[in-house]
Amino acid sequence: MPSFELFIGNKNYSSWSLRPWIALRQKEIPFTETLVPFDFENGNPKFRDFSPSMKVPVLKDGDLTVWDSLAILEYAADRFPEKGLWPEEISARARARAVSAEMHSGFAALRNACPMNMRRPVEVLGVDDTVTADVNRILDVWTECLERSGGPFLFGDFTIADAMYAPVVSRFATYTLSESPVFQQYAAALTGTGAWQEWEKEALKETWYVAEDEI
Ligand SMILES: N[C@@H](CCC(=O)N[C@@H](CS)C(=O)NCC(=O)O)C(=O)O
Repeated sequence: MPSFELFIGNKNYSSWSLRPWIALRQKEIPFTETLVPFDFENGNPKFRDFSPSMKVPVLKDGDLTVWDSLAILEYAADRFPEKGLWPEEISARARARAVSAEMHSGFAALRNACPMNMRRPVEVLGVDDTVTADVNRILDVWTECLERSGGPFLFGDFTIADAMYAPVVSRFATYTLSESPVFQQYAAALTGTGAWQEWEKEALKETWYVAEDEI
């Protein structure tokens, strides 16, 4: 029986939940999933029962509670060193941490203007210069990583860096933010994984409606 219990929000909208979920699934780390939707105007009061930050994702491992998507991924890497959640080689590992941290702390313009919404029909969204700057920086990150590693994932094999950028791949597709071959190539690798397909299939079945994410 898995000892990991991962609390997530709505699969259609919860970009932060997708990060640890796709990494655990892709690396075949067993876990049970508890989905607690946030389709309430002021959040879901049930979050109080399991989340110190009142946000998802949260991981429970026995008595331990880990909140925040990147902290959960780091903990999984510590618990399962044999799974290659970070690249093996030290400088690749440092760069994978840098691009993951950059995603975790940056790209606010893109995040705010283009919420993850897998169910939304694909269409072109007009965006301002701040969003375009975020899109261009992300394309540069992908280009550099894929050129160095040779792909198909940012550091060759799937790592935490791919989990961190997965929600952005969804946003790029939904709002047609780029037609660059680098995006097409990277999106094909990520969306081709069984883990992505399983998440997306369940996301598309959901009926919760979160007004603030329906731009
Ligand atoms: N920095 C946190 C952010 C988590 C976060 O903002 N989660 C959103 C869902 S994607 C949430 O729980 N929203 C519910 C709320 O704020 O009421 C992480 O990386 O886990």
